[in-house]
Amino acid sequence: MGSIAVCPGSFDPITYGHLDIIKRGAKVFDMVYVVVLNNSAKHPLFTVEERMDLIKEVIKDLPNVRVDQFSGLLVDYAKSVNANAIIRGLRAVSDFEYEMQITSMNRVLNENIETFFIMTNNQYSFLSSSIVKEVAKYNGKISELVPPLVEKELHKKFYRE
Ligand code: COD
Repeated sequence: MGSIAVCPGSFDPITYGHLDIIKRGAKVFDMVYVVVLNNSAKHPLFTVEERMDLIKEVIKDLPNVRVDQFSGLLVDYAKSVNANAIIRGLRAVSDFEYEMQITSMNRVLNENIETFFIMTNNQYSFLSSSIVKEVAKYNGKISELVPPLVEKELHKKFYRE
């Protein structure tokens, strides 16, 4: 059996920052499951189905990447697809505390699943779904931050057209 990793997130919506992490992860692992999960601290703009559809479209040329959703603990999802690795992206120092907390918690929950961090591409170090939503809401330029389809769907959400 090859190496299987999960790349979890809210992906509300997927950005070029996420996509960069997914692509780089897919070069290292034989199979990557991108899984949309619920982050209880966030209030999503897109439904889980909408988020999955956007990811599916954006990753369609990556043969070893699959998209899924799960409501529950990440480690339980990982186990269900026989993954023993979690891929997370790291941007600034400000990400570190939160990532350390969930990585440690996940290790307590299942010590056989290891978390791997991929450092952000400098180009995307400032980029987050929240920032994209903020700029889109006020009709700012986001074409360098998200794929064209995501840009279109964000525009629909805010301007209904
Ligand atoms: N450059 C690099 N990486 C990036 C960038 C960027 N510009 N933008 C985002 N990323 C990375 C993030 O660091 C993260 O690794 C990943 O992409 C996804 O980011 P988000 O913001 O979409 O997702 P999060 O952080 O909200 O995801 C949190 C989870 C949903 C994974 C978490 O809440 C979770 O596991 N929930 C399920 C319940 C559970 O098991 N909790 C953990 C035990 S307490």
